[in-house]
Amino acid sequence: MTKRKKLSKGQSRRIQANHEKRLNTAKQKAPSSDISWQNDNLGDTENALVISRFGQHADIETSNGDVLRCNIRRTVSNIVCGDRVVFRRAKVSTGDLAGVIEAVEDRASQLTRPDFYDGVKVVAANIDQILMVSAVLPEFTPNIIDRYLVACEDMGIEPILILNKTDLLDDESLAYINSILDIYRDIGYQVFLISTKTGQGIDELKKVLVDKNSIFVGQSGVGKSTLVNSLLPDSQILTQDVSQNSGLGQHTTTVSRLHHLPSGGNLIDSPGIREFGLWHLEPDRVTWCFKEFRAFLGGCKFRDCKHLNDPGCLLIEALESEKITELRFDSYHRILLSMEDGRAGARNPRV
Ligand SMILES: Nc1nc2c(ncn2[C@@H]2O[C@H](COP(=O)(O)OP(=O)(O)OP(=O)(O)O)[C@@H](O)[C@H]2O)c(=O)[nH]1
Ligand SMILES: [Mg+2]
Ligand SMILES: [Zn+2]
Repeated sequence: MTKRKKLSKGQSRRIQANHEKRLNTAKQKAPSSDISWQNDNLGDTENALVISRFGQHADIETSNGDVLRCNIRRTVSNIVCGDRVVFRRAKVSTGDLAGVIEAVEDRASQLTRPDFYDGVKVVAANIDQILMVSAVLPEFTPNIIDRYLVACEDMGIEPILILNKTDLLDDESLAYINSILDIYRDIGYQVFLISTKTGQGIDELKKVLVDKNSIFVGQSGVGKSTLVNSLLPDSQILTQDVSQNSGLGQHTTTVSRLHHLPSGGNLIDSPGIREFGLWHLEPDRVTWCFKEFRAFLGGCKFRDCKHLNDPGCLLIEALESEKITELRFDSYHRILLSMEDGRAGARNPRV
């Protein structure tokens, strides 16, 4: 589950101001859509699963497998992909909307990311594992992997690392990348080498997805949708070529969507994002989120040890005796530095 996030006064003020602005805009528009959702026009309550959410609407799947587009009552707080909801069907047709969502069931877990305007934003619900996809194209960057891993550890959701597009690697590059991935394997993370082009690793990956709710996250263009397509033979999610000029991915997927696996379990394909912001975390929490550092925490000579040049630092001792790696130690300090910048930016958006 997510840890309670501390917001600075500035952040709280901004969030409050945004809420008020939205409420005012809603009042000005004086929408009449709720009128058709009065009790007399609605059937009994039913349960459903949220497949996709966009604005005030969501596609939900009923217990008999029908997918219905519904309105979301304004009194219902945020609804995301993977949520279990209570809804009521409209007795008379209301355009393309089949009913109204009235409530959200408690979540077993939630994937969140800090949002500059809204504080912490929920991205998906009831997730068992996060499949973090990376690839040599657009780029392979361990620091980005580490940022995702910190976010997963903080949320208490198991991460699984996937390196896609192995068909683009020659033997030498593969050996190099494998030597980096070994660091993650040694820490205890599962790593899969995949190529949706050659089919490498797909069968092994299928095994860890059975009966689980999994979400694919990662930068744009790493091949999340292509991968979901190859795991679901009948699904035809649109994917797009990585831009020839820049080598950067195109944001083809714009809304998260949940798909059922034939072998049991669900997959959520999500829009590409460069990284999960971490500026809402306390530095100590980030240290703890580096899983292999935990054994060395709490015993440094100084209680406010920054684990940098401080004498009697157990983390530096662990580094010197190669119990932790330089790659992860450097990555950790880069994250802390970027968080300081992020906080400064959050205090003053023009910084
Ligand atoms: N060579 C190679 N290309 C791949 C592989 N998997 C995906 N691609 C290509 O990578 C490009 C981007 O794939 P997408 O599946 O759209 O990427 P995405 O991660 O869903 O991107 P967003 O939706 O923008 O987040 C497409 O041109 C795919 O054909 C692979 O295993 N090998
Ligand atoms: Mg996509
Ligand atoms: Zn220390």
